[in-house]
Amino acid sequence: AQRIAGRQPKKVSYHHNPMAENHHFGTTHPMKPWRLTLTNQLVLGYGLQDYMDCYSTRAATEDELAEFHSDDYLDFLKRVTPENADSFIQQLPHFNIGDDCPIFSGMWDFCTLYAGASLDAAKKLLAGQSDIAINWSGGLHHAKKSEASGFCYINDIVLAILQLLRYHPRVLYIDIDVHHGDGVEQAFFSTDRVMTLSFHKYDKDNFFPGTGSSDDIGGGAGKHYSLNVPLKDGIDDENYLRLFKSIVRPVIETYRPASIVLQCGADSLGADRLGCFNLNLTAHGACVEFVKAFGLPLLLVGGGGYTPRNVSRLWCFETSIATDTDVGTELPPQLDQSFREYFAPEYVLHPKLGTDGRYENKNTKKHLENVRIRIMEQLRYLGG
Ligand code: ZL4
Ligand code: CA
Ligand code: ZN
Repeated sequence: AQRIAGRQPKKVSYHHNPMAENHHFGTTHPMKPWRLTLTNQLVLGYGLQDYMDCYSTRAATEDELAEFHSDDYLDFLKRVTPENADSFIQQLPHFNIGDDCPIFSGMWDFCTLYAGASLDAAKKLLAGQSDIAINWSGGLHHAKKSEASGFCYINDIVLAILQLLRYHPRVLYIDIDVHHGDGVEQAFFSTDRVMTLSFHKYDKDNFFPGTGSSDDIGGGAGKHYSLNVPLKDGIDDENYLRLFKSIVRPVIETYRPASIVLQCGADSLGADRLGCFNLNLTAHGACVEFVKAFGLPLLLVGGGGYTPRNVSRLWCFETSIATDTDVGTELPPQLDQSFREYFAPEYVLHPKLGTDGRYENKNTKKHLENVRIRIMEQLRYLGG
């Protein structure tokens, strides 16, 4: 990789722990933590570590997790294993353990590691030691105070935002995962100190988690501080990016956050196993670039992404955007053959995604204009 000429590069920190990658939710479960191994191989293959501070992260402590999660839930998560799960049988439904969120071996270590990385990243931003801090293992936006949900057990985003709120009067959360960022929205539903903005596929009865309509706006002191952009199948690069920019700019200019947390879920890419949008890496990355250009302390976290080769392509590409480097369009020449195989058949960084016609674009101009207008209407209430 090479620095892009003529830019003032940002101080970037990369928070990573290979121990978080070797866990299995189950052989056929869509969440594959080894997508992070693949991401890191690309990052190292391009030499991006030379352009950022890389930190090996530590496990979050139970006290740190208790800033958001309830003690009985943490106690359960810490103690339950596949071997002793029978003795917790009555509690499993209570904590929403099941097919989406199974008990797997090393689950507690996995959870504390990805949460520790987001906490470390937030602290780097607060210390002014990073302008952009990256944790691709985080972004697990569905976890609730006392319950697992949608492959998420601990809500590392909420924990990181709570840290930022110690010094920052207002934090903006933006979520471009194909799913609604319900756990983060719910945690900050009644405060005006966090604005949450999620772009997602919305279909109340047929797409998880079924929340995030334009009417979902927050409550109490947080009324109008939850923003939602409900989309239909198949949105393409041009329409998504235009909508994203036309909403994010006025949101930042009106809300004036001290920092931004951007959840970069890769399941909004075309050809995702669970997603239904048609984005390419370039448009997804352009959202990151657009947010970065506001020059506020920025925490980048991962999230969904169920076609591992494309997840790793995306997050590596977004690491290059954060570091103002150009990685070109070819795979890194030094990439080990055993990893190169995953990138068949194109063996490039930017394959064309979402051209298989699996999802045609069901978002009319009218629909997109309506959701944008709903956001603008909400912004008019702020500070009033
Ligand atoms: C699976 O194959 O829509 C889980 C989940 C496990 C292995 C074997 C069990 C087979 C797809 C999904 C039965 C699975 C039935 N296995 C799962 C309403 C549902 C109830 C559970 O990107 N069944 C629930 C969650 C979503 C539902 C999406 C996105 C996370 C994020 C941030 C979470 N849950 C229907 C599904 C499989 C599985 C195959 C699956 N689950 C697809 N979509 C869901 O936003 C990280
Ligand atoms: Ca989202
Ligand atoms: Zn998702």
